[in-house]
Amino acid sequence: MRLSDLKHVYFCTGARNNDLLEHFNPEKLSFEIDERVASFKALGRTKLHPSPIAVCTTSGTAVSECLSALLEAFYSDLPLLLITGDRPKRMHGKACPQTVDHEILTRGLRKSYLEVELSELSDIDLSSLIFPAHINVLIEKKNEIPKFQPNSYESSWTGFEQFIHENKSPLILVSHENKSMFPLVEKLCSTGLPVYAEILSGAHSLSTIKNEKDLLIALKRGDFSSVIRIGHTPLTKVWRLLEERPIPQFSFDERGFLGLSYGSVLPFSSDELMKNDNFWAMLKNCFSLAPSDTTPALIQNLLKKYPYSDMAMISQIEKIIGDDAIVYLGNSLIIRFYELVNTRLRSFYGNRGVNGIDGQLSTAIGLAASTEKTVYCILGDLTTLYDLSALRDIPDNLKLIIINNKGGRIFQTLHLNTKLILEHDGDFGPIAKAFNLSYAVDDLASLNKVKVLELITDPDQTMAFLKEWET
Ligand SMILES: Cc1ncc(C[n+]2csc(CCOP(=O)(O)OP(=O)(O)O)c2C)c(N)n1
Repeated sequence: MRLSDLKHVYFCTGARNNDLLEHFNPEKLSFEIDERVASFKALGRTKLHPSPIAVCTTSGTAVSECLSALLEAFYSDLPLLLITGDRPKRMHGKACPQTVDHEILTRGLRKSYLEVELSELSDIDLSSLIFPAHINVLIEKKNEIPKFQPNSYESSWTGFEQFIHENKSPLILVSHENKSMFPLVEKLCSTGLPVYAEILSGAHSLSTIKNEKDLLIALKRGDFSSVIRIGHTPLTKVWRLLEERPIPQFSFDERGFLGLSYGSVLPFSSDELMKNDNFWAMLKNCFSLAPSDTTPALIQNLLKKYPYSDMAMISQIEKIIGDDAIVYLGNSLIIRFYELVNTRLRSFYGNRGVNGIDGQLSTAIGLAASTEKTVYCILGDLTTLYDLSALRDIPDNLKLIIINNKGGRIFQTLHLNTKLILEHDGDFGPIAKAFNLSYAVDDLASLNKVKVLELITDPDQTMAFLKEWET
């Protein structure tokens, strides 16, 4: 029995598992948002006809969402098959974006485990497995294969000294920690070196490089000899690009992770770095021309030209939210677009440990329960659907803003199989009503009057904006 013989596959939408699609019989596939739901559906299907039924997921929390169904299958002796898309081995154990140990996750919950390269997948004979089973597929994307090996340095202060000595024009990339990195970013910017601080650092608008586009242009032009990263695993695609186009990287990450498949790291937090004279003395040996800021006018033009794009809606929200509010940003496009249009300094939060879209509303509710400030939680439509039952208890200081672009548009921007978008025409009005929540749609003036504000955007405008922005 081969994968294409499976009676049914619940395919949970994700980028890493996109390449697995072609291995299944298209007539036996259904597409799902929520891995917990998908895996229980698979379990249910095995009850009457005990033939293996699969659930296929992307990496990260998408896998852990299947554990309850797997546990049930284990003790009920049902033929559930979990197939997970993973990153290549060289990225494991380093907190590379959305990379976790899938094998450990299902230990004790499966009776067979296989780890295979994508090219080996079609040779697997499923009848050799004992169920429930887990097949983890290591998927190498073309744009992640390093073109060459950069110089490497010891993860020590001596290594850092040598790194600076050999790479005198670094980019300083500040991502995030569990608290604001403002003081560090302010001090870094005063050195005159090129600094890009991401939105969750709490100091994005201080960056000497104003946006990701300028950063990408400068990187591709070869302006930077190297990257000094400070904080947890970054969000920017520049970071992911460094897998394919490696340049030396030295990280200061309080968790002690490399965040890429190569480089050096010292386990220092931003507070510790602030006080470390050695660090600042070494930076004095660097020089760099901060790339000029070429794009604010372009952003303003595009925001006017595409008023129903996700970016234009987020930009309007950004202007309305009070300065002392907390903003919780959902994963995928929301956090990226907010960073693109952000002009303010404030407290931002998100779940960027492994970038799951699960539990986002619940996390924002918990955050709101621990503060008296107003928390504005901005989520995509699929992300909101994932966490619907959290709607039964929205605290008074939480405002949920749903950017409904009618599907998971991240997959459209990545030019993946269009089925992954899970395009729909629904709105959240009936859902808000069912949970007895005050609700408004497409009315920004209602933002502070209702608990749920839905903004329906035009995906064509968003894509046209992106196309012009990226050329
Ligand atoms: C638990 C989990 N499952 C799957 C994914 C893969 N994933 C990343 S973004 C995304 C779609 C998000 O859609 P939406 O919330 O509508 O945001 P948009 O892409 O439109 O910005 C999915 C399924 C994930 N990150 N986490």
